[in-house]
Amino acid sequence: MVSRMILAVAVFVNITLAASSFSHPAFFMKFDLLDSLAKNGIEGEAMPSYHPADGNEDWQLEMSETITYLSGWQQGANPMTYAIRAAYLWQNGEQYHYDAGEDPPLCWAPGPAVEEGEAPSEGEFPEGEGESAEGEGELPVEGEGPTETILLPGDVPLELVRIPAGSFQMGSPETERSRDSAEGPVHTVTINYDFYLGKYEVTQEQWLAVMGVWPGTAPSSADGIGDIYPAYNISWNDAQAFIAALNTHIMTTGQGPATVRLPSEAEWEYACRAGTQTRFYFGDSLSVDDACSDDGVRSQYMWYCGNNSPKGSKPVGEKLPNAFGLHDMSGNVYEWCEDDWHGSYSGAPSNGSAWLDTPRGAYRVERGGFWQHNAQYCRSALRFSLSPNNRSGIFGFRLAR
Ligand SMILES: [Ca+2]
Ligand SMILES: [Ca+2]
Repeated sequence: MVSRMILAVAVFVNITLAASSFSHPAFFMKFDLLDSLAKNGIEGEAMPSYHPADGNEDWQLEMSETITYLSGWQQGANPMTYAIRAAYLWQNGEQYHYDAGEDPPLCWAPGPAVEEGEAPSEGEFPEGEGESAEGEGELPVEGEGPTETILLPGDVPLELVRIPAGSFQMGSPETERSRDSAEGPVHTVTINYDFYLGKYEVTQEQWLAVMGVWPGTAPSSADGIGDIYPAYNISWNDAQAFIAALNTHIMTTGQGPATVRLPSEAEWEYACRAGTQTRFYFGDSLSVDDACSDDGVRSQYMWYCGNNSPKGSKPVGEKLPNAFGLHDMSGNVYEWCEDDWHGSYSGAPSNGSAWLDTPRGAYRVERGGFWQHNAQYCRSALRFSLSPNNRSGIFGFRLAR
């Protein structure tokens, strides 16, 4: 993976080259990036709290947001001063904050997102819900959060649920029945931004709407086939191709920032647990064995070996959701995460970001178990590693944004 610094230099060189084509004399001077940053405001215009490139308003500029915004600038749609600031913020850290007190206005500076007295008003949060990190450590409110729907080609909807910021204990304690050593050590992860996660696994209809064809073996009746069945035989690389195609579609149809991606492993487990620290999001389920037995609760929440007849994946959303309103996080098909595989959480990031090696590792992470697995492999903490090229009838994915 190209490092942030190399890309930032490339972005800056690109800005410099493109700027030299402007007719205004000021653009002919050799750019001093830091000097130009001091004047990133536009005279006479009120500054928005969030940088305009920060489409999901999470106080971070992801690479995709930055690149999208810079592309817009090169096409004349976005102000150059803002574009430079976007590149600078992205290069200089994962968070920025708004500082209205500077003169000349240095409105977006690298650093923690919300400082005392600088917090944006509640109405500036997406959809006006105003849920922020202040509820950290608390159980989420029961029931479904706000959703957003992306219209895929052919107006096929893809629904995402907003996951509120918060903290949780990632992994499983050594005392958890059936746990695996790769699920430790348990560590605190604080996700200080809201994000969206697919309400369901990406379906076969959704895959075909975006990609038109199957990357390898098409779904069959042997493993479940139909519009609302999950897409499978999907490698991690295939999922990335889908994401790139969908982001292009999002851009060309004006459906907000092109920030669809795979969830990080931490985001996935946080969303799966939905405020629980039990073995499953529906409880510990300890009254029966961890193979295919059913205590009457498991089968209401997940497709696993206890209810997989007839064999194969099942239509998404038929089982009860967790407290965030997400279906099939446990069971049905395994779900790819962005992260490289690490056999232990020692050294894992604690801010919800994906754990990536440079260069990228040989294996990625899959989560949640699948329709023929024993119950123990559908636990919230269970992790699985797989080559990013591997296509199999048990591997699908779910989108984050
Ligand atoms: Ca962002
Ligand atoms: Ca699943």
